[in-house]
Amino acid sequence: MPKIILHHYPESPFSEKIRLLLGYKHAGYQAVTVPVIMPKPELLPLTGGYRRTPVLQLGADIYCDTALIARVIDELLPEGTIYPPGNEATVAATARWTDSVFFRSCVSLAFQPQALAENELFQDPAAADAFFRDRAALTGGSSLAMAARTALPLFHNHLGNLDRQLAGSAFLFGNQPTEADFSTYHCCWFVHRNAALAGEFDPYANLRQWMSVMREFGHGEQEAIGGEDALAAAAAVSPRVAEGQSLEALDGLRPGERVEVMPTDYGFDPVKGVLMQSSVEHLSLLREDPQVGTVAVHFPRVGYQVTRAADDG
Ligand SMILES: N[C@@H](CCC(=O)N[C@@H](CS)C(=O)NCC(=O)O)C(=O)O
Repeated sequence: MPKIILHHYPESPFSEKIRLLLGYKHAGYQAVTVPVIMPKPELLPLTGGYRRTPVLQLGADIYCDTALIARVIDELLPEGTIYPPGNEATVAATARWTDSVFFRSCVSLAFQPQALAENELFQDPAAADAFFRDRAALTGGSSLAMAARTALPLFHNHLGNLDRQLAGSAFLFGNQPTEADFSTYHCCWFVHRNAALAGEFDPYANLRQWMSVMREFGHGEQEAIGGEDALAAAAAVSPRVAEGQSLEALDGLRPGERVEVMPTDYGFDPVKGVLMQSSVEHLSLLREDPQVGTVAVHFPRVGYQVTRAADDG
């Protein structure tokens, strides 16, 4: 079994969701720190164009998006599953809403001028300019932006609901954490870690108590490696080729066809390859790269679109 490699950076909220899950699972893993902005020359040979953070690598298998990464980790380390039977629909719907709408409100709050005042990156005007240009390119054509006056009531509305719900149970859906707890935590972490915003949590004692329990999971046993080591790990092995499963009746695409996949929300960078596996849960492409050879790139179905590759007519 190849080692787990997490491509992340410390300030990334979605990376925090996965670091904390790896901590909860007592996982040992290797971690590559990726650049906060483009270019990402040691990541894109693996993903084929997907630039969002984090990415999980198992040898020559590359997993994009925390909705899928969390599933893969839970399958590898099933003890204390974060997908307990009986709450499938509510956990999935809560995690997806939290990672999109609630996350957007948190981004809006964290990027207000008063919240950026103490942030080192934004003290250097050239670095700040490069960051905002990069994020404008990432979110161009999307509906990610939310005005702070819209975000703040939404944020407090949800914090109030969380606080009331957590009065009755240790975690959102009972006595063990689910994916919804990890999604909620990374959003709260992103706002709470900012000294100018931490006071927003003052009225919510149950939520703060839950955050300190979640924080205790830690980040697992993390070993830092370089991006070139991760590329070498992919080049050294072949992807775990799965049997072609077809969803042709639903999307008109057959395994073996050249396709392109990209997010439906933001970061519209298509990844091209040959469709290897397709189900209502996820999609896998095989692609060739001059640096790493054959890799399989995996995406969740929810939040991604797949079409026949334009260059194939
Ligand atoms: N739906 C994605 C969202 C990932 C995401 O938006 N990550 C942010 C960082 S927390 C990002 O990619 N920012 C731009 C970048 O890192 O290049 C997931 O769950 O992984």
